[in-house]
Amino acid sequence: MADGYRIIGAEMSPYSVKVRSYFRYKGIPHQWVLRNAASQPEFEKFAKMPIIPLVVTPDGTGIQDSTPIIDRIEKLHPEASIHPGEPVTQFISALIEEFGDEWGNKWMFHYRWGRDVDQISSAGRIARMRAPGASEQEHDAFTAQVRARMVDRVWFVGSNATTAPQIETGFREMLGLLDAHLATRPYLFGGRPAYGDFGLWGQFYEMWTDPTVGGLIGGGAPHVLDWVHRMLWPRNEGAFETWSALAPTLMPILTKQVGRQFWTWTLANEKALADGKDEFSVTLGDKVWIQKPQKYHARSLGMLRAKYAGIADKRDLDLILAAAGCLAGLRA
Ligand SMILES: N[C@@H](CCC(=O)N[C@@H](CS)C(=O)NCC(=O)O)C(=O)O
Repeated sequence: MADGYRIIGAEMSPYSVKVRSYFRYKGIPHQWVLRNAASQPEFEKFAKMPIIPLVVTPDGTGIQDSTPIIDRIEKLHPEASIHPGEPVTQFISALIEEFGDEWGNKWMFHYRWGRDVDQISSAGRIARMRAPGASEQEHDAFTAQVRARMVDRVWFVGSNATTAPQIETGFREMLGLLDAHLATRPYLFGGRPAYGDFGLWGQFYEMWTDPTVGGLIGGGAPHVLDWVHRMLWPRNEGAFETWSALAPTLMPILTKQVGRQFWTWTLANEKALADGKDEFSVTLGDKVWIQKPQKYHARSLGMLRAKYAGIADKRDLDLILAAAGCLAGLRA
């Protein structure tokens, strides 16, 4: 086996760049391997699911799914920890990681495949990565194929005629809240990146590369823009902050975004799956959201519940989660 880890991924995959950012922060030797025809034999050998990133360990084991990848590597490389020290901030960081992976992906996917300009840009970049040596004609045909396939999939994350305006309004609100939070600190929880930064950032990084939403970030959220750049090569620049220092600008994110939208959606999605429904609707804020349930979400929700169960002293945490609308259903 080659020295170090190999990360088979793509620049356009939020979960791949999330894992790469983590490896860079930890200074763990690794190679970034593009997912294309050249890496196909290695991918087939080690992958159990057709998703990226795939991490191949130095002893020849394949690991997938960005959250368990980071959890596993963090056990082997615990310093500097990506988990803030207080029970409250530690769990809220895990909650934001999940929020980024699952809810942030709705913004990302929706904006990437919603408008012509973004579809053309994104499909073209994916086609070039997968087939770098293609002729112009082959490239155009492949781009058209990728575009058609991905546009046909936006429903999967819940983007449709009813939800599209809600996704965009929600994203713009989040951008403003995040910009205010990052105005006085380099990372979400203070002077160094936390678990939550990696999950949320993967989606923001992708959005920054896309024309429409990249313009919103670059044109209107200078602190988010700096964080998008900073997280490409994150560094330990200082200590984590306490909850009381973070709360003035982090609590609005928890309440308006994580609680009112993501957590309400999560519980409705879980119920729809349990009831065997083909479609569900749920009121988020003052708007009705409609979509087909997302199955894979159950797995990451289970991991988040295990993290909550692992927090020994939940007194302060429960008060904050209840105030933000994220406590119901965590104990299940
Ligand atoms: N929960 C997984 C999600 C991974 C995922 O959805 N990866 C996408 C790319 S970002 C993928 O490989 N999709 C299959 C495909 O595009 O064919 C994780 O966190 O790693």
